[in-house]
Amino acid sequence: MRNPFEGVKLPPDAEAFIDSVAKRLPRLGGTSIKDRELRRLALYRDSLEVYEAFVRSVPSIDDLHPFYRTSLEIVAGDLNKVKVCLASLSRGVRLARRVLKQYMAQIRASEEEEANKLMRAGFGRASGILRKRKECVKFLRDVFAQMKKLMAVDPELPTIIIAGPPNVGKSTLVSRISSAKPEVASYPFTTKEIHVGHIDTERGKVQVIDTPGILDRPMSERNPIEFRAINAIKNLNGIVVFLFDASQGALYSAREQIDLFEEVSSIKRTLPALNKIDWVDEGLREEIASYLKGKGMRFLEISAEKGVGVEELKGEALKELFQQNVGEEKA
Ligand SMILES: Nc1nc2c(ncn2[C@@H]2O[C@H](COP(=O)(O)OP(=O)(O)OP(=O)(O)O)[C@@H](O)[C@H]2O)c(=O)[nH]1
Ligand SMILES: [Mg+2]
Repeated sequence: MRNPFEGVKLPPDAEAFIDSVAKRLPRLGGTSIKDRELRRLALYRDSLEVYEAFVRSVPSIDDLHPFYRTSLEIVAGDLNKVKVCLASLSRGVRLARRVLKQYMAQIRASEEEEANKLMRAGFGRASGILRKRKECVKFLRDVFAQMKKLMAVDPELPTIIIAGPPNVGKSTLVSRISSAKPEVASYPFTTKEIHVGHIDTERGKVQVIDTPGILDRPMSERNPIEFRAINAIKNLNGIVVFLFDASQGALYSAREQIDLFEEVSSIKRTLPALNKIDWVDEGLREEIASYLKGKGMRFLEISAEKGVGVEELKGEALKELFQQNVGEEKA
């Protein structure tokens, strides 16, 4: 599946649109003054098509898969504002068309010497209608420009979602086990968007998702970057591999990491793994390991960077994923 926003035709800013129409008017001639002024307003009317094409190219928000609908909500901040602005722009364009038609009728019925004045009045009224919506146009343009750039995620494919706190080595792991090559760096929130890679298996294609780090804090305090990860965990079809940082460089305590793990594993089936085992902090390792053992959970110790335990983790994750998918098919 492709990103459903890929085909959106971005609308020009209202002011830029009006300017570009205005610049084209002097070049238009005609057999008479009336004919020329009519052709000018007709040019304006026909140019409105860019906005109609934009509105038509936007997929129906209510029909979007929850993953993409939530992605749009995260980028826009408010889905309702998107709907209101789309409706307002559609209405504005219809209104502008009607106004232009009225002025064209007046020009047809007028004297030659009135025609230019009427054309300018029509141009001004139509432009006023668009200008009133310029904030909406700008908002929609910004939102959909961002949506178009998102990597294509297929919400139906069996998916391994790599999640955990910031800087624990998620992107390092994703680049080791899949075709994705996300940026890796030694600071938190390096990953700000969802990145997608794939693994080809005998049982078909598996999607691997690299997510931004999530902090252990209430949902209401989380930022849009963290929400992107939560959205993938909630709305994609598969399992989570949760990475703990058990190293001497860990930025978060065992408690914070465990609390986050509990939250994530309450949303989706989750396979835990302790990363950076090549640089282990024995205290952290012990605390996290005894928590997981206490829960009767299997976990692996890996070094994503050095490649230790990575193939085993990939194997376990695929096994878990296919078990789960078979389970779902039966259900
Ligand atoms: N010692 C050690 N360092 C690692 C390991 N895996 C990753 N790192 C380092 O940890 C830092 C963070 O790695 P990333 O893969 O960017 O971590 P991330 O979880 O994707 O980080 P965010 O996207 O910021 O949440 C980088 O400096 C990596 O080189 C590992 O197994 N051992
Ligand atoms: Mg990352």
